[in-house]
Formats: sequence, C-alpha cells, structure tokens
Amino acid sequence: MTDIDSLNSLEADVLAQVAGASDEAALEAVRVGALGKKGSVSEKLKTLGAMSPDERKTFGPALNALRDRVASALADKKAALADAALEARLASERLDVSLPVREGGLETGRIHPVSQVMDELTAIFSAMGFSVAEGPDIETDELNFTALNFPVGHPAREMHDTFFLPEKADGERLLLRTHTSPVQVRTMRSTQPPIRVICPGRTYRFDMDQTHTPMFHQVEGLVIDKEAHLGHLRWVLEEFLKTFFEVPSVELRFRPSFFPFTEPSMEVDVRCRKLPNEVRIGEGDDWLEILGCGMVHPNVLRNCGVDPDVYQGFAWGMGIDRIAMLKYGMPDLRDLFSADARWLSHYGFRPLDFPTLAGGLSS
Ligand code: 2U9
Repeated sequence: MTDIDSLNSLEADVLAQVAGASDEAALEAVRVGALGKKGSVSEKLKTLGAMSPDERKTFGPALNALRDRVASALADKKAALADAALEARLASERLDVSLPVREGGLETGRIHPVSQVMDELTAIFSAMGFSVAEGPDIETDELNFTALNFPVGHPAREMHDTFFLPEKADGERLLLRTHTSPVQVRTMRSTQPPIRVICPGRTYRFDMDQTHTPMFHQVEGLVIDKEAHLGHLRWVLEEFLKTFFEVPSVELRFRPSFFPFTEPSMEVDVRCRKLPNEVRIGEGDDWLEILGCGMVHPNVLRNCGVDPDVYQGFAWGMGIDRIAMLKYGMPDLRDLFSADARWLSHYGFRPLDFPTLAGGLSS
C-alpha cells in the first residue's frame, strides 16, 4: 500500500544514505539500492501500474518528483565526493618546487675521458664535413684483412695478434676486429664517392703490457675523391691536431713506413716538449709519433668497388687512448680500463659539458 507518509520516509531514508556515503563506491551502492532495477524507488514506481487512475494522479507526480530529487542528490554527492578526492590528492601530492635539487646522476656521474675524446673527434671532424661511421666488433677475415690487401698467409696478419672466435660449422673463422678499417671497407662498398668519414671504435689485439691493452680504441679517417691528395691529408691532420690539442700551431714530420692498405705509407710525428710530468704539443725540440697514414692502395679501392682510375684517397689511423692520455695528462694506460670510480671522478667530464668547437672542446 502506497501513501504519502511512506513515500516521505522512503525519501528521508534514501537521502540519509546518500549523505552518509563516504566514497564513490558506497554512493554507487546507494544508487543501485534506490534507482537500480530492483531498487526501493524503482519498486515503488512499478506499483503505479496497478493503481486506479485517481491514485495514479496523486502518486504519479509524487513518485516522479521523489525519483528526481533522489537522482539530483546522488549527482550532487558524486560531484562533492570527486571534489573532495581531488582536494585530498592535491594535498598529498603537494610539491615544494622551491626546494634545492637533490644530488643525482648529473652531479655525481662522469663521462669517461675516452668517450669525451670521441665526442671531441666527432665535433672537430663534423665541422670539416666528415660523417661518423660505426661497425661491428666481430668481423670477418675478409673485411678485416683480405679486402685491405693483406695477402693470405702474409706476416702482417700475424703482426696484428688477432683474437679469433671458434671456427663455425662451415669452417669460417670470425675475429675481433684488429682495427676499425673494416668500417671504411663497408662504407666504400655502400656509398658512392666522394666519401669523408671517420670511424672511431673499439679494437682488439692479443697484447698486454705497460703500453698495450687487449682492447683499445682507434679512430681512422678516410677521404675518397677524384683529386684527394697528400696535401689535403696534411692539412686535415694539422687542423685536427691544432683543434684537438687546443694550440695555435703544430708542426708535423712525415716518415716513410709500410701498411698493406696504403701506398705510400707514412708515420707522423708531432713537435713537442717532453717535460717530467707532461708532454706539450706544438712547442719544444722533441718529436712524438702520433699517427699513421697514407694514400689508399689501388688494390683496396678495387676490393671495395671503387675504380682506382677515377678515384683516389687518403686514410689515417691513430690510437684514441693514447691521445686522451696525452691531452688530459693521465700517466697510466691501464687506469683507463680499471673501472675505478675515484679515478673517474678525478679525470672524468661533467655530463652536460658536451664538447663543441664554439663552446670550447674541453673547458
Ligand atoms: C681503408 C683504407 C685505408 C687506415 C690507416 C694507419 C695508417 C695507421 C695505426 C695507428 C696507430 C693503428 O692505433 S694504431 O696502432 N694506424 O697507422 N691506419 S692508414 O687506412 C685505411 C683504412 C681503411 C679502407
């Protein structure tokens, strides 16, 4: 039996439940309990069908109004709960942006001098129009030796003290590259000249003493063009060494040498002053061997798909670890690879001080 009193008490009961709901889940339960399919208000609305027309005239509008008031109370409470939840989240996630920055990786982390020198090489040679190429540490005998004009069985292969990997099922023996030259071979085979490229990276030789580690870093450069000649090579090397060592001038001395991949081949000394604890480049009466270079051998050009009757080129190579030690005054090569955090915090570079020609390479 429906009467106005029972409707009033139903409404009071539901509104009290709405008011008492403490979170969105509880409020949803109240909504289902009142307005859901079998909710208390919905059940009342269903009784309208069985009423006489007179009763319906009274209770129809009363019930609909009740349902609307309950729905609007639910909506208001939902909005209030959402506001309260947001306020609570804002309060709990409050950040004081004026607090000093906590010391993190940028303060304590350091860039290894070898990485720094590689970044410096990239900055210097990019400004001269070179790009940087990389290749895998594990290479084929063909790319590391044969393409570079090392005849099979030639003693020069032995001189490289190569680390070979175990022989594969097909008899091929891969190796750890003994120089970055295979990268230039790959570049020549995939790129139309003119080519200007530097190839920095890790290299490996079975050698370990005061001045050799089994893994070391090299950078090699290659220029291939119709008229690339030794005059260009000399200019490139002088410009590089001046910029790298941050001195106004350098003097170079070219001595004849031999490499299978270049003809003629030369070793290059730079004028320096050898002091007890440092070597100063660009002054003094001493000479320091710093790199090797030459004109790319016609056999190498042919092996790399370049016509030696049309193109010629020059190449050079040097040890990155050695020039890093020279520039930054690190006395022992082995320290570079000892992973000593104290050594790195002393000799390392701040991560955001990226070397640029305009900003100063090492400042
Ligand atoms: C291709 C053609 C020519 C790269 C060159 C040298 C001379 C050289 C040594 C210096 C010190 C290696 O780290 S080290 O022991 N390198 O003297 N390297 S010319 O010539 C190339 C390379 C690739 C296709």
